[in-house]
Formats: sequence, structure tokens, C-alpha cells
Amino acid sequence: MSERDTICALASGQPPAAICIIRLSGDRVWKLAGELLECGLPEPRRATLTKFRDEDGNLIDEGLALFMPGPHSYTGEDTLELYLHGGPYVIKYSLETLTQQPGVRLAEPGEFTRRAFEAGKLDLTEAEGVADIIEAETEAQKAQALRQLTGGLTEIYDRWRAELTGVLALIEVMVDFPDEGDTPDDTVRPILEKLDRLIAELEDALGDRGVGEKIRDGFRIAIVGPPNAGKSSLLNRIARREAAIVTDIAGTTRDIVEVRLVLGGQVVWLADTAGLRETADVVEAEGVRRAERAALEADLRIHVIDAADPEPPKGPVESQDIIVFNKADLRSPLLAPDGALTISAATGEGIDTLERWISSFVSQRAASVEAPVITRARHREKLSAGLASLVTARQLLEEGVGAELAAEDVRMAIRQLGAIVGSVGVEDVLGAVFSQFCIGK
Ligand SMILES: Nc1nc2c(ncn2[C@@H]2O[C@H](COP(=O)(O)OP(=O)(O)O)[C@@H](O)[C@H]2O)c(=O)[nH]1
Ligand SMILES: [Mg+2]
Repeated sequence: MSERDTICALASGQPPAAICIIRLSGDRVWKLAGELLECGLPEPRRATLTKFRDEDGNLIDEGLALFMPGPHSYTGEDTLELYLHGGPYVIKYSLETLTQQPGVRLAEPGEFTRRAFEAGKLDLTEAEGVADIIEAETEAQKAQALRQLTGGLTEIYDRWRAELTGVLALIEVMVDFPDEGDTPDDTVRPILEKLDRLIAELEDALGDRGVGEKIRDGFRIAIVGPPNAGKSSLLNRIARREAAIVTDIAGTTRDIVEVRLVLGGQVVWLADTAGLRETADVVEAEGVRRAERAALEADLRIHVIDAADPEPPKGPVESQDIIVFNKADLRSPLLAPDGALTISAATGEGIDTLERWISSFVSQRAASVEAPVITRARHREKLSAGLASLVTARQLLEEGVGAELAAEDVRMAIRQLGAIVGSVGVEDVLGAVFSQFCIGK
């Protein structure tokens, strides 16, 4: 194995904590253990109680050491984990001692997992699953990450790539032996059928309304309506803090104010927006433009109507949207239309029900796709490109204009899918993928 830096990092959370884990990976692990651990190199895979000293023999701490020799380790290299007392000074002293040794440095974000990827221990979607499970805050995020890190997506992409390789072989036979007795139809039809099936599968994966990405990144909900209807008050009420400025001056909210919540078991970004109205103020006008875009891009809109001064919602209202009549405390009883909700952001009336409606929307939307194939924009981009190549290949074959060109498009599609799992064209994405990790993973 080539000589490269041995890396070390704190793998556990922010100190102080009962215990911290300092992780090392690389060729120098055995040497470091020999010099700094009283027990020397611990027996593989056996937690060993030992004293940990600096190079001058000063005691740093006492704890457990766990040695996992490569290649059967996370990174594929020799790795050592030290379980020490999780105090800030123990951690600082330990890392300083380790990084003073020749050939040892602090790991970059995601570098342990990057080494695992480079050693072929996991593919890129599995590595992303590792990053996601560390970030997961909800059961849905955790389940999705776990599925991905245990190869759930790898399996799908491997199958697609294998089938496409089969299709490519058939097309190449056509290129090499044109019209060998058979009518072109006999040769082309089975290829077209296979392509049709794959195209349908890719379309199906892409037609998921972004559920996988939303489970991971959060669903978007926009509070919209005219100025002074109580949008900012409603956001603050649901967020249970004064996130947005509330005044009785119309046009107070100019930029989007977003709060992150967990509702219905899903991460939700609730956005307060500028009141929709004609305005000569350039800043407010920009706010209105942003409000309109946020409303358009949201998965769900809450249209706030001022019960004391009702006017119909501006902009499109979709079937899933929620209409609320606010300020019920001022004017009650209300003649709210069917399906609308009466609330008061001031007193809290009706807010429970509103939260239940939002929860039920996001949980149903999240459950609408059983096992999303796409969990990141990166996947969507490559998969769309792959699909486009397949559609072109199909067209070329059907029109009988060029099996060679069709073969090139199928090759292109295989490369696009390969880039998702990281088997080809990875150089440009690796940095982006691994830099999102935390240090120590
Ligand atoms: N009485 C009453 N006043 C409210 C209610 N919600 C908001 N307001 C008041 O209406 C004004 C505008 O509220 P704000 O949240 O800034 O509205 P926005 O412009 O839609 O964001 C403020 O004076 C609020 O105190 C409510 O439910 N009842
Ligand atoms: Mg406001």
C-alpha cells in the first residue's frame, strides 16, 4: 500500500461528554500504538484498557483502545479508536500529540468515508447514506438513510446498468452484423421493448414529486396573503417564538423568514412572506416577487385571510392548500367557507387543528412514494440526463437511422447512472459529496 498520511480526528460530539472517541486510520497506526499506548498495539478487535502518553512519557489519559487491522476495517486501512474521557483538554492534548508525529495529520471532513469509498468498501450512494444518517433528525430521514447506506440504491442502479449493458450488446450485434437474414424489425423490436421498460422505470423514479429529497431536506410550506392579515403572527405562533417582526404597518415583512420545524414526523420549512399587494416601494416589491416565488415552489400554501377584512386569495390555490380565516377573536362567529379553518394567531385558537392539517399533509405526501430512488438533486440531474439519452437511443433505433448512434446514447446513459454510484466520472463530484460530511466520519 502506498505511503499516505495517517489521519486522526475526534469522531464523537462536542465536549464535554462522558467519553470521546479519537479515530485514526492509516499505515502509521501500529507505530503510534507502539510508541504512545502502554499496551502497545492492542489485540485486533478487542477493547484494551491502557494508558495513553505523549512522546515524552507524560500521561494524557487512560481509556480503551480498539485496533481494527486493514483491510477489514471501515476505511480498509489499519484503524485505531481511542475511547477517552470526553473533556475539551483531553481531546486537544490527544489530537496535538498525534498530529505532532510524522506522517499524521487531522482528517478533512468525510475523509474516513472517502478512504472507505476509495477502498471499494462502499459506493457513492452508500457514502451519502452515511452522511445522511448522521444528520437524520426524523424516523423517515433515518430510515431513508439506512436504506441507502445498506445498498438499497446501489442495487437499483446496478440492475439498471446491467440491463443497459445487455441492451448495448444487442445493439452492437446489429452494428457488427447488419441484416443477417432477419428482417430489421425482428432484431429491433426486442431491443425497443427492453428500452421501453427501462424508460418507464426511470420515468417512474423521476416522477416522485421530489419526495426522497424532501424527506431529506424538508417540505416547504409558505404562508401567503395580503398585508396585515396576520401571516407573521401565525408563523411566530407555530414556531413558538418571535421569528418574524409583527406590526400593524402594512408592508412590514419584506424578505422571506423561514423556520424549521418537525411536523407529522417530517422536517418542514415554514416560510413567512411579504403581503401580496401592488407597491411603489422597490424593496417591498422585491419582497412580493420573492413571496410569489416561494408560494409557487412550496409543497403547500397556507392562505391567510383577515376575517375582519376578508378578500379572496390572490395567486393560485391548489387542492392541498389550506385557507385560514385569521383574527377570529375580532370577528366571530365567522362565515368561513367549507374546508377553511378559523383561527386566531393572537389567542392561539384553531392553531392545534392547523398543525394537525399540516402534519397530515406532509405525512401523507412523504408516504405517497414507498421507497424513493432519488434522495438528492445530484441523483435527479444524472438520472434525467440518463433518461434523455435513452429516449434518444430509442428514437434512433425506431427510425432505423443509426444503430451506432443509438449505441453511443446507451453508453452515455450507462455513464450517467455510473456517476450516481460513483463508478465513473467521479472526480468532479467527490469533493462536493465528502465536504458535506462532518470531520471524523
Ligand atoms: N386581534 C388580532 N390581531 C391580529 C391577529 N393576528 C395578527 N394580528 C394583528 O394584525 C397586525 C398585522 O399582523 P402581522 O402578523 O404583522 O400581519 P402580516 O402583515 O400578514 O404579517 C398586527 O397588529 C397583529 O398584532 C389575530 O389573530 N387577532
Ligand atoms: Mg408580515
